[in-house]
Order: sequence, then C-alpha cells, then structure tokens
Amino acid sequence: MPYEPYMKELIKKVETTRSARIQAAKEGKHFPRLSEADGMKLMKEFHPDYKEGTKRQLAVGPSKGKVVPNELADILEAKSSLNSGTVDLSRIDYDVDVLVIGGGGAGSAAALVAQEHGARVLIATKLRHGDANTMMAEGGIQAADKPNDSPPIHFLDAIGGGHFSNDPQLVKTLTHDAPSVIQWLEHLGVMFDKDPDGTMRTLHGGGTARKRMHSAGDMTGAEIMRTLRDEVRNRTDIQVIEFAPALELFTDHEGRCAGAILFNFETEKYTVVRAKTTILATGGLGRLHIQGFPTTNHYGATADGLVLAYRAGASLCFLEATQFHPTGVIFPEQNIGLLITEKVRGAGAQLLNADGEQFVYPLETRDVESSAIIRECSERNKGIRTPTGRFGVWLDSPMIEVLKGPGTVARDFPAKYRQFGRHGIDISKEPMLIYPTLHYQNGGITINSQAETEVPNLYAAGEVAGGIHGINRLMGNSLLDITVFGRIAGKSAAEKAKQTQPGEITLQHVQKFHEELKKAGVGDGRISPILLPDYVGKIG
Ligand code: MEZ
Repeated sequence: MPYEPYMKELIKKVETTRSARIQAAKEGKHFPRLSEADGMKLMKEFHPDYKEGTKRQLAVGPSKGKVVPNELADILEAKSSLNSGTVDLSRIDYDVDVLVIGGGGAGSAAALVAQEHGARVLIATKLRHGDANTMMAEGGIQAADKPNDSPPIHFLDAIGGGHFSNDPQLVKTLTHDAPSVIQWLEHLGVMFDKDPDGTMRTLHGGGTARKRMHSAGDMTGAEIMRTLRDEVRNRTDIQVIEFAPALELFTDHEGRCAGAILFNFETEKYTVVRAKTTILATGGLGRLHIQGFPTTNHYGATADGLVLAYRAGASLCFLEATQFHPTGVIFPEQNIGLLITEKVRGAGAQLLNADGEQFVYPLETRDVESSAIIRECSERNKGIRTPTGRFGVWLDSPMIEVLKGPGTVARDFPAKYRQFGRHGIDISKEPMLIYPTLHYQNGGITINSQAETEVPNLYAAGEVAGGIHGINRLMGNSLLDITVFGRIAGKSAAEKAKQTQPGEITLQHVQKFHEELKKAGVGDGRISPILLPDYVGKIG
C-alpha cells in the first residue's frame, strides 16, 4: 500500500527541512546527544520497561523474587506437559556426547566447534535449521579490527550501552574474541561488504565510538546463518533433527543435566536424547509480544530455553529489561513490527516528526532512541497517524542518497528497498514510517565466560543467555555474541563430555518444580514451554 495523499502532504515537510539538515550533517553539526542522566530520565518516563503493572516478581524457582515481564512470568510459573510417568525413559533414541538445542547461529557455531573437539554432536531444532533470530538480523556484527579501534574501546561502548550493568568478564570475552571471529566467519565463506581494495566497510551503530559494524548489505544475519548452516550440513557427522523442539531437560540423580526430551512436530512422538553435556541455544522471547508490541523476531521465539533451564535449577538475570528496536515498520500495515536496520541511521538517515523536525540524535542507544520516539508520538503529539490510527515518525532514508551518492540505498539496503518497493514506496525517494518494535531479550540464563550455567553439564549461548549486554544491548553485539559464545559453548561442552559418564536420565527436577508451584499456589492450568505463539482469536 503506497502512502496516502495526506501522508504525501506531510512528507513535503520532511523535504522542506532536508537540505538544511544535510548541510549541517556535512559540517559535522549533529542534534545534541543526551547525557547518561538525561537519557535515563527520558527512559523512566517513556520506555515500556518502566510502565507500571507490566511486570511481577517470580514466586518460585532459583530467581524467586526477581522481576520479569508478566508474559514471561506466566510461562516460567507454569507446569510442564510431562512428568515422570508420561514417557518411557528406558528407551533411549539417541545417545550422544553433546546435544545442541537450537539450530540458529549460536547452536550452529557451537556444534561446529564441539565436533572439531571430537564430540559426537546432535542438533535438535524446533523449526527448520536456520529458522532463528540470527536470520532476521540485518545491519551488522561489531568487531574492533580497524587501526583506530581496539577491543578495550569496544568494551567501553558495550558497557556504556548496557548502562554499566553488564558482567564485565563476559564483555571482555565478547570484545576480545571479536576480531578473530570475523576472520573465522570470513574463512567459512561469509561475504562481508568491502571496498574495492579489499578493506572491510564499517559503519557506526548507536552508542559506538568507532565505526566497527561489519555488514553484508542489510542481510548480515542471513549471510552468517547461510554460511554456518552450510558448514554444519557439509560435516555429515553432525546429526540434525528438524521440527523437534525440546520439551524438557533431563537431570540425573546428582542434578546434572543429562540430555533432553524432544517432541517431533511431524510424527507427534517423543524422542529421548541422552547426552553427556547439553547446550541451550534456543534464542529469545519476541513472540511473547510483551505489552502487546509487534516484534522483529522469527516465529519460534517463545523463550523455551528459559523455561527449561529454570526448572532444571539455572538462575536468570536482566530479564526485567526488554529491548525495543527504535525503527520497526508501522506502515504499510502488512509489515508492522518488521525490522528496519539501525544501519540506515548509521548511513546518515535522521528521525523526524510530523513537522519535519529532528527531535533526537539518531544514534542514541536503542532504549533512549525508542523512548524519544514514544514521547514524540504521545506527550508531544507530533507523530504521523497511519490510516488505521497508529502513530509513527519518519526515517529520512532519501538523505542517504544525497550524502553518499545516488543508488546507495538500493545497493546497501537491497532487502528494505525491495520490501517497501512491493508496496509502491521507493525508500530512496520517500522516507519510511517507523515506531519501536519488540526486538531482543537483553537478559537470560546466567552464564560464566566458559558458557557454563549453574546446572552442571548445561551450557547456554546466544540470546537465551544473559549478562553480556546487561539491561541494553548495542547493535551488532548479538551476531557477535552468538558466534563468540556459541564457539566457547561448543568447546566447553565437548571438553566436559570427555570427562563425563552418561548419567541416568530422570525428570525429578520437574516433579520438584511442580511441588514448588503447588506450594506457592501459582501456575494453575498453565503449561510451558508454549513452543509456538498462540494467535488464535487474538488477531482482529
Ligand atoms: O544487532 C542487531 O540487533 C541488529 C544487527 C539489528 C539491526 O538494526 O540491523
């Protein structure tokens, strides 16, 4: 659906202010950036995380007393569909060294490295191999590999982006390993954007002091996922089972993780996997649609790994904070919630209100940027109304054509160019209409720098793990995190498997958790993991 005539009238206001804005940008004059204190103040007023009545304390489990969004608490304080009597645990279908649960970027990287360390590896994935948030990531992956940059500068940016809440040891590992991970990915076949002389092209993301965002057009995640998946599939000794989500972990009599039970979507049968070590790489929670927000996330992002690990005894961290990406599509209606990469702002595009005025520095951290947009559309009443009564602000992509030369938008943002083009909107000539969208699970399962959880023989990597980003992640640190910690988890799990005898598999922790729920008087009737989002009767 192209812009309606009244929207085209409003776009004229954007065009009126464009040449002065471009001139200012060329002179290095920017909209003032907020101080840490002013950013925090803005967030407390407008960021969804601070909205009253949207979170509650967990009543049971290892993180009892911690506050999480209600939608997440609902599935953490819920019963398993299994108990000790449901399945015959004497029949073991697969007996492996390392079980990887999740077939996205983190799971695939983990499987590759575990196999290189001599482990017999099985990947179990809920949908198809590669159906993951990795595939949805657009703009880039951070690594301090240019002469004017360094891992310590990257470290400071990541810590600042997390408002000083991140686990410093995890950030050190993330930023230190980044340059070698880029080399590893390139060696496997990832085609990063380069200048004609072979130099990696890098841009700024929000909250970064150096240009260190490496990209593959606006499909960086898809390119990384394609490469990792191909590599796994080429190593035929790594087994992959698709359409087989994990329903529950197994623990042995010492409380160590001992594998998982899978549910096969196609056959509707259970599969029992005994594993010496297990890696959770199940991704995030976007499809819980926190506070009713649309999401950038893939269809399977239903927080399954958090539920499984929590019942088995792993604590959770930083889940009180959810990331809303500032630039989700708000028009055309068919695409609501889909990601418009931060790389668009990294390339020079600015955010503008209904009067064509800039109201925020374009590369604030995501939580601050989102808060400014929400304020513009609510308190300041300067949002642009869509035909169905939603509000958004303009993202002035045509600026990029002027700043960087004609054809840049189609070349550097081919996916967005085509996506909007299908609706009769040429984003090299007309701005995009955006509003914050639910993007990322900032926190997750507590891990250390070896990717170990608090449950022996259970590891976690990627979006399911917490602590690396604290309460707010910077752009491009997710594709980095899945690769760095996926690789570490693979190595740690394979090495541990060498010293581990397979344990007896039980669901005793589930029974214990059910008793705790009963004692606390919560969770009656709710079953989790939910595996797939429930939209029945909710779309109107
Ligand atoms: O790290 C991300 O979330 C990312 C690359 C998203 C984007 O804006 O492109």
